[in-house]
Amino acid sequence: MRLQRLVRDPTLYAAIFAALLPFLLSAGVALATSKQYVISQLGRAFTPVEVTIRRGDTVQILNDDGDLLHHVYLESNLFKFDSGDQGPGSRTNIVFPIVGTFAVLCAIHPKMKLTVHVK
Ligand SMILES: [Cu+2]
Repeated sequence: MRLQRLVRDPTLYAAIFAALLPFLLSAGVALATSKQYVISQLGRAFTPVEVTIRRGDTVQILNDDGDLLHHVYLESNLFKFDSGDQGPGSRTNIVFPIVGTFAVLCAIHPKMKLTVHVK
């Protein structure tokens, strides 16, 4: 009987909701603020050639360049990334955890360059 009364008590649910609210809000904010930017590799060129993102955002490199292989990499003092060979149709995600300006290059096509500004 006491349990039933407790289960029907709306203040219990209000208390649980209030306790969980900060976690729900912070998760929601993280989801809402973290963005993904898709970069094409069509014609052996990154498009767009330059992108400005926020720390924690993802740059997704899409190999939409027919049957060509690409191989993106990034080298700086602060942050390194190497995709390995990117097969046709593949998508490579790079998350930028730090602020700065970074050059993403292709190991197969030296003329390919993507500049990423992370704010
Ligand atoms: Cu390439």
